[in-house]
Amino acid sequence: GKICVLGLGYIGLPTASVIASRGVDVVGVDVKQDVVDCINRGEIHIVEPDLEGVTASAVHRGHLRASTEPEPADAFVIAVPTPFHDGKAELGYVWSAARAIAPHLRPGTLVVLESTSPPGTTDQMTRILAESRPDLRFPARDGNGPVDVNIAYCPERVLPGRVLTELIDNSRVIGGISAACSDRAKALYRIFCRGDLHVTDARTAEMCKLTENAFRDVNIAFANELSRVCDTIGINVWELIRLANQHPRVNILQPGPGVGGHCIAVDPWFIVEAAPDATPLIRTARQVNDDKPKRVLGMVREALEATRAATGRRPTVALLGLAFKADVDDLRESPALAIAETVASWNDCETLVSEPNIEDLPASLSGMEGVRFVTDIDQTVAAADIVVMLVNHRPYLAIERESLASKTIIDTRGVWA
Ligand code: SAJ
Repeated sequence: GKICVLGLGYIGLPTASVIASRGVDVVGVDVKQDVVDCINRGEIHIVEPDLEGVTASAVHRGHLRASTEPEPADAFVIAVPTPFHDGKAELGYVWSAARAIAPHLRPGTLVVLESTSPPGTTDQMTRILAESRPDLRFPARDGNGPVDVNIAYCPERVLPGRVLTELIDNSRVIGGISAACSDRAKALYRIFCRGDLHVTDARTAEMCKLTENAFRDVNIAFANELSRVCDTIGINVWELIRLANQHPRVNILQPGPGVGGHCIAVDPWFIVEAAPDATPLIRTARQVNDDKPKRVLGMVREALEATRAATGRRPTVALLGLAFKADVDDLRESPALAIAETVASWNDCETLVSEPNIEDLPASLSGMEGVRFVTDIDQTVAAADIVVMLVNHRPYLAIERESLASKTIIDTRGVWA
């Protein structure tokens, strides 16, 4: 059969490439013409270890093709963004994808939604498809009569930076609108997934995805709160966590400059939106993590004043890393980027910005007075009065401790702790 994947981003592109690498014909659909052209040349538009090779070989062997329009297929996989704005999940991309595939549905088609979504989204998508295609029979949650189109929710679980391995080895949760839908979806994921495939209903599968990321957010908030406590009472939080984690049932995560990325900083809000009065802990964890960049900025501010007072000149600050976490190029919802933007806006220091995974400053920083993009890490550190470690990218781990001796260090990741 042929598979059509909608959305060629961080999830859709690896998924399309891996399915195509199994010899299945895949057409990947994206609204961006430049993304489509890039993939059709056998190149990729994102940074993800080993992905380029898999995509290139799938394209060159003729199994993967990209297009701006969906085409008839046996299965559709929807992996479009579901952003969160002003306290609400924005599902417009899901609805557009559903409307775009509706004309291509026929008896036997499978539709799987992978995008992170509030509970009930797959049910609503089913209603939209049913309205567009009154000639076809759609599944109902409690119905077991004959249907033409099978629909399921199957959230992705891959960790950016390890997508190819995790796509294949992670277990998955499959929530069909009906049991028959789950069976159909299971057969699709068996093409490339070696992990267990756990079947449930669509709403539980939707909530499961949100729960996994909220769990991580709450646990990072605990670590970030500990870092604040430790700053207040003068204890090394990194050593503290290392020691506490020696307990067989304690496993604390790491403090950082805040929580970024498109998932952990967003998904908990979907749960809060679904049950606002029932979620004080999840909401507070979000606030604790969102507060972290401000606290880092407070430390940078203090270091700038102290340096200026001691030297009488305009200080130079080196900001190491812009991405939302180590060894990725993704700047979306990145606390490091937000910190860099604020430091740049102060306009009272020389700001050297390093980010080994991108080619140049992002639009929000380029052209700003006193801000320079730098590529030589050792020279950057040597030139700085204040070194702010924002992202523990691999190249930074080689920085010699001695080269930092005379500097003010703000180490948000515990690299030098
Ligand atoms: N972070 C910390 N301290 C930690 C761990 C992470 O401050 O101990 C920060 C990171 O620096 C980053 C943010 O949290 O800014 C999120 O990073 P992450 O590595 O925890 O997660 P993501 O966003 O890359 O991927 C998560 C994963 N979810 C879980 O681990 C439960 C991944 O499996 C999901 O597929 C992905 O979200 C997603 O797409 O939902």
